[in-house]
Amino acid sequence: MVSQGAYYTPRDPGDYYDLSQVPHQEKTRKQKLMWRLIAGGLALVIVIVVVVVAVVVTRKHKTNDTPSSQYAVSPYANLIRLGPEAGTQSLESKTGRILVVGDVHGCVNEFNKLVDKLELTSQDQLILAGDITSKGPDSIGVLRKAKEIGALCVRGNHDDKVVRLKTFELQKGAGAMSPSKAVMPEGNVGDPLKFSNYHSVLAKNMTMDEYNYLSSCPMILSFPSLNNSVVVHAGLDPTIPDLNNQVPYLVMNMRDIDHGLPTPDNKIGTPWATLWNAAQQNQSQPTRVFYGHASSRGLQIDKYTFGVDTGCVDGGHLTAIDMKTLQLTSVSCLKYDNDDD
Ligand SMILES: [Mn+2]
Repeated sequence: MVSQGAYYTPRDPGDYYDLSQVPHQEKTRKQKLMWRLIAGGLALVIVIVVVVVAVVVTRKHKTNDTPSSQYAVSPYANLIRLGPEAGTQSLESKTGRILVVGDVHGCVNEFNKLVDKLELTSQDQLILAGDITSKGPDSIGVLRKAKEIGALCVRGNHDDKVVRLKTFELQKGAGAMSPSKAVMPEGNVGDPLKFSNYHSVLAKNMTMDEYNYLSSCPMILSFPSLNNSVVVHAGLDPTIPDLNNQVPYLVMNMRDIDHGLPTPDNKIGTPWATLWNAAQQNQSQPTRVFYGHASSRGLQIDKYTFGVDTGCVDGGHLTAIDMKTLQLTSVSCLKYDNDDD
């Protein structure tokens, strides 16, 4: 390609280029330069506008993104959202205590000790606040005992992993759980699981009876006639009034609420219970929430929220609270936790 300079170089004398046109050509060059600068400037402005619009739209999209679309429910979760299911013996027929127990995490000796200390009668009802399994020495033993005494339960984040792995195994076969480093195909779940995850050992060791019991623990147990009380594992989003619309992953995992969105993280926002209590002040029928999951915060008794995970598996205590009288009963625990997630 001939450079533009070639038009005016003295090495081209006498050819058909008219030298009288040179000033005109010079003017054209300046104009071309000017137009290029204008075009370049316009292009730059367009790029900036496009980038700004893209950022704004993305942010708006993020704000509008509901937590439920961020935290899909696994096709293997086999999850009941709200209980007790029809057919479960009504709590109203129980004249004794309704007791909520914090995270047992496989600590079967301590669970037995607590059950003995409570001296349960047929008029009492025990409710496990989730994370019955995992971390501790004998999750299967706890499941058997819980079933034996007719304990109701809600699903914890660890129980959920065990159930999902077991459902996958039941549907696809143990041979399909490979390669071990592969992530179980569950879609956009909040806590993807590798087949090698330690919960799969527990899943494989469960009988159908134990699986059926664990998977029957709903996300939320609701007792409107009992001071409008509910039991969940981790917490509830105070901005979602319909319990059916609460996001399962968050109900099983939340700790803080940060800029209006629940998160499993600690210390990045406000504890969900603080906001829940504040929100109940304006309600004609406040909802009381009994929960576990928050051993790092210890016993958390507030006006409308009652956190009873007192860190048994970490060598703390296993605690039961009477939903009617709020009386506490606890036993001390050995330290078992191996710091697995
Ligand atoms: Mn938990």
